Amino acid sequence: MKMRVLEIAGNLRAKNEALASRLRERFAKSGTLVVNVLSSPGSGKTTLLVHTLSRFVSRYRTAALVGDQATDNDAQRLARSGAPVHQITTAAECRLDADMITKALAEWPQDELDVLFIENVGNLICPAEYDLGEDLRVVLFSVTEGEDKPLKYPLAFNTAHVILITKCDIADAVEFDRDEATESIRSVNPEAAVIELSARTGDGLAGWFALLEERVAEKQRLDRTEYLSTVTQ
Ligand SMILES: Nc1nc2c(ncn2[C@@H]2O[C@H](COP(=O)(O)OP(=O)(O)OP(=O)(O)O)[C@@H](O)[C@H]2O)c(=O)[nH]1
Ligand SMILES: [Mg+2]
Repeated sequence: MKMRVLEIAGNLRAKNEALASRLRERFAKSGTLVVNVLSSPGSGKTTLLVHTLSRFVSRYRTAALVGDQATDNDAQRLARSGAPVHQITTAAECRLDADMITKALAEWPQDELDVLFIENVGNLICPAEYDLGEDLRVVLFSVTEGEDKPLKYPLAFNTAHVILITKCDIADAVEFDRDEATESIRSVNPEAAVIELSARTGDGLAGWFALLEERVAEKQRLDRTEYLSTVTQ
């Protein structure tokens, strides 16, 4: 029985990997930077994305997908930025997967986006196992969660390209230990970019926006180079 469960889990992962690589090819062709945002519930994903979408929508062709088990509260909040937003209701599932993204894009076609943000379901375990064809996996870690969270949820943190320490405006009030948190992060992921920010005061947002803008430009340059190399062969 246990072997059978492991086999099914293995098949699901293989199917997800195949769909994720198809998504990655599709996003490479369209030059779309895809950003998968993960965290435990309430770390500030939607709040940060509202600020990010509001800035990006006037500069880039920007859209967002948002996964939630129930309610479209976050989709409504994100849509106030003016960006196109599409909700994926995951019901019993505790994460988004590549099949859900593929289906969502089929029923909600978006032309040639520069950036697609994906807010994953609030959970640090299940979403970490599913590649969505993203370029950037961003994990939020708020100052209220406890400095050891990267050690307790190593997969989410060691697969992250960017780790955002959020709600820094209340760091002192909750006696957040920055050194201990940094040590926890670095022991599971020595390489990720780490940015401290507060969506409430705006501190640190400039660094987050700059990182994203650099990655958008890089993705578009890479695609152009790839495209030119195929047409000149
Ligand atoms: N003090 C402070 N509170 C914040 C900040 N960012 C978000 N919050 C608050 O944290 C709570 C949760 O924020 P959300 O943005 O809904 O968090 P989320 O990660 O999208 O939550 P789920 O989608 O439910 O997982 C809200 O009450 C926000 O106002 C911040 O920078 N500072
Ligand atoms: Mg949210």
